[in-house]
Amino acid sequence: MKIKMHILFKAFVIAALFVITSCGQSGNQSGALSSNMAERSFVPPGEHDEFYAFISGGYSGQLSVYGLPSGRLFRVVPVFSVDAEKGYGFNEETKPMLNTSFGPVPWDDAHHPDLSQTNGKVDGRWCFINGNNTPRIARISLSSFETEEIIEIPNSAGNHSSSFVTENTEYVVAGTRFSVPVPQRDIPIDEYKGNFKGALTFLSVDQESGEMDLAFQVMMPGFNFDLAHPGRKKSHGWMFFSTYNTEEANSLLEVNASQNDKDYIAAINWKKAEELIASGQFETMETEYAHNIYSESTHMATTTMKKEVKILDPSKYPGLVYFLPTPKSPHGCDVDPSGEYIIGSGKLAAALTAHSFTKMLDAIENEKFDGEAYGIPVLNYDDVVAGVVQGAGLGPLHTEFDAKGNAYTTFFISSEVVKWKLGTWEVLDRQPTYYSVGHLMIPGGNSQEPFGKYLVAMNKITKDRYLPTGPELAHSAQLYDISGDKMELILDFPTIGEPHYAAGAPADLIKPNQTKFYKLEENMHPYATKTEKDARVEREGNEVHIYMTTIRSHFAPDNIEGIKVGDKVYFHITNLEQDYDVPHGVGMIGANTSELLIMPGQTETFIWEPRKEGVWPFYCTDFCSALHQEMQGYVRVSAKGADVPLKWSLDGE
Ligand code: K7E
Ligand code: CUA
Repeated sequence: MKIKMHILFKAFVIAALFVITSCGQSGNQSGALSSNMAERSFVPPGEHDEFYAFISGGYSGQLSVYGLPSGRLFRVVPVFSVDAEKGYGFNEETKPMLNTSFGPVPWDDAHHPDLSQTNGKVDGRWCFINGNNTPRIARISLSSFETEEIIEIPNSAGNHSSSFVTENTEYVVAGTRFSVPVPQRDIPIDEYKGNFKGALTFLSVDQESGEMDLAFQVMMPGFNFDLAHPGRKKSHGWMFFSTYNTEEANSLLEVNASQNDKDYIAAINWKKAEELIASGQFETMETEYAHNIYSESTHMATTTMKKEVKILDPSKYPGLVYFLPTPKSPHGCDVDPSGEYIIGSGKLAAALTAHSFTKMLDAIENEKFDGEAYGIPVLNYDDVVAGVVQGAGLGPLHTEFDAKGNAYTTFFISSEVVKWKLGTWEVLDRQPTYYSVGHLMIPGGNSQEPFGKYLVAMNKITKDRYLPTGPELAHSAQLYDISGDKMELILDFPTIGEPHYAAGAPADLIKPNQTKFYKLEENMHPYATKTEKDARVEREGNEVHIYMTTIRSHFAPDNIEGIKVGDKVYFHITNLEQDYDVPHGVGMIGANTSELLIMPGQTETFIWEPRKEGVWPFYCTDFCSALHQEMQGYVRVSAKGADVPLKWSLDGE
C-alpha cells in the first residue's frame, strides 16, 4: 500500500515537473511587451510609487522594500541576517539583536511579513516577519525601516505558520512547523507519536511602543502547522492554522504524511484563551528564550533572557480549539475580508475547500462532531464546508482577496493564478505565472479592506525570464493589474533571496511618518559625543575608547597616537549632521568587522584589535560631499609596551 502511494506520488511529481518544463519554453509574448502594459507599471523619474511592497527574503533572512507598480527595489532591511552594508549584526549596537538561547545566530529563513492593523485595516505602523529556522519574530518600524525587536519563540522548531497579525494588532501569532519534544529532551525519534508537541504562540503587542511579549502558547498535538490567518469582523477573536502530517510521521514525510485523506485547519478561540489566562487557568513551564529590543534613544539593542511561558493544553479546556477537516495536507489557510470564509489549499488536491465560519459556530453549538484528536473535537466536514472550488488548477497554495468578493489562488504545479468568486465558487479567470508560483499578495489582502488594484505573484522558478547569472538565477515577482475583469500581467521584477509572502500598503499610509534624522540632543547613547570639542580618546588598561565625531567632511579626531598592538580599540562614532540624507560611514584597515553606516544624530561602535605596528588609515565609506575623498584619518600603532603617549588631534589641535 505504501509503495503504491509512493509510485502514485512520483507520477504526480513527474507530471508536475513536465508542466514546469514545458511552460519554461513558452514565455509570455503579450504581457509586458506591449507599450500599453509598460505604461501601466511605469513611474516616471522623480515620481513616487503608489504602494509599498514588503517582500520576504526567504533564505536571505531579510525584508526587501519595493515600490508598486514600478517594481523598483528601495531597500533591504536587515532582520535575521547580518548585513555588512549597514553594519547590522557587526556593530556593537546591533549585535544583541541576533542573540538567542542558542547564542548569537547570524542568519535565518524569513517567510511571512505582515503589517499591523487597526480596526481590521492596515495602519502603516509596523511590519512583522518570522524567522523559521531558529524560531523568532521580528518587528520592523515603518518610520525608521529598522528592525526594532526580535523575540525568540521557545518550544518551537521551524517557525512557519507565522507572523500573522490580528485585527487590532492584539497578537502576532507564531506556529511551529516541526513538532518536537516539549520540553526538549533526549528521546528516540520513533517515539514521536503522542510525545512530540506543536506549540502555537501568541505574542501580545504594546500599542504604543509596539513591544511584543509572549502572552501564551497553546500546546497542540504533534502535527505540522503550516500557515495561519486571523479571523476578522465576525470571526475576530479566532485564529486559523493549517496542519499537515496529522499522521505524525517522523520519516519519509513525502509519503507517510500524505496518507490521510483529510488533515485539519485548527480554529483557535484566542478570546477564550485570554479568559483562561486572566483567570489563572494555565500551566507555567520553565524555558529559555531571548527578547532583543533596539532603542531609538540609546541607538543600542539589549537582550533579556526570559525564563517562563504560560501554556494552555487544549484537551483540558473545552471550547478553546476545534479541528475543521480539510483535504490533503493543506498549505495555505486564508480568511476572506468578511471573515466568513476560511480557505484551505490542499497542496496535493485539485480542489480548494472553503469553510464557513457561521457553519462552524453552528456545528460547535450543536456538537456536530466527527470524533476527536487528542481530546480536541473534530467538526463534521459536511457541516462546516461552505463550498469547493472545482477544477481550478493543480497544487493550490495560497489565496488573497480583492474588495469585490473575488479570491485569487496560486497553483504551484500548474503555474498560474486563478480568480474565482466567493460564494458561488466559480472560476472567473486564470493567468499563467512564470513559473511555479508560491504566495501572492494584494496590498491589504490580509485585512477587511484590500486595495484590489495590483496582485504580486512570487515565483519559485525563473528559468528564461532574465539574463542568466550562472547556475543561480534571480527569483521573480510578477505584477498583475487586477482592476478589470481579467487579470493582466504588466511587469516582472527580480527579488532578493527567495520571496515567500509579502505585504503591501498605500504609500500615503507610510510616507508621512518617515524619520528623517535622529535629534542629537535626544541621543542617549552612553558613548555619544555631541560636539567636536568633546571628542577624545580614553585608555582603560588595554581597552581604548575613541569618542569620535563626523561632519562634512572630516572625523574628529583624525590623528591618533599611542595605540599599541594588543589593544582593544573601540571606535564610538557620532554623526553630528542634523539634516536629511547625510550618513557618514567608516572603514578601518584590517578591522575584523564591517563598516559602520551612521545616520545623522546616531552613534555606532566597532572594535578594532590592531595586530601590526604601523600607521593605519581609516576613511568615510559613504560619498557624503564633494570632499568625501578627503574624509580620512590615521591611527599610529606602536609595539606592545612602547611608551608612545596617548594623544589625538584634528588639524594639530
Ligand atoms: Cu507557501 Cu513558507 Cu508561506 Cu513559501 S510558504 S510559498
Ligand atoms: Cu563622510 Cu564621506
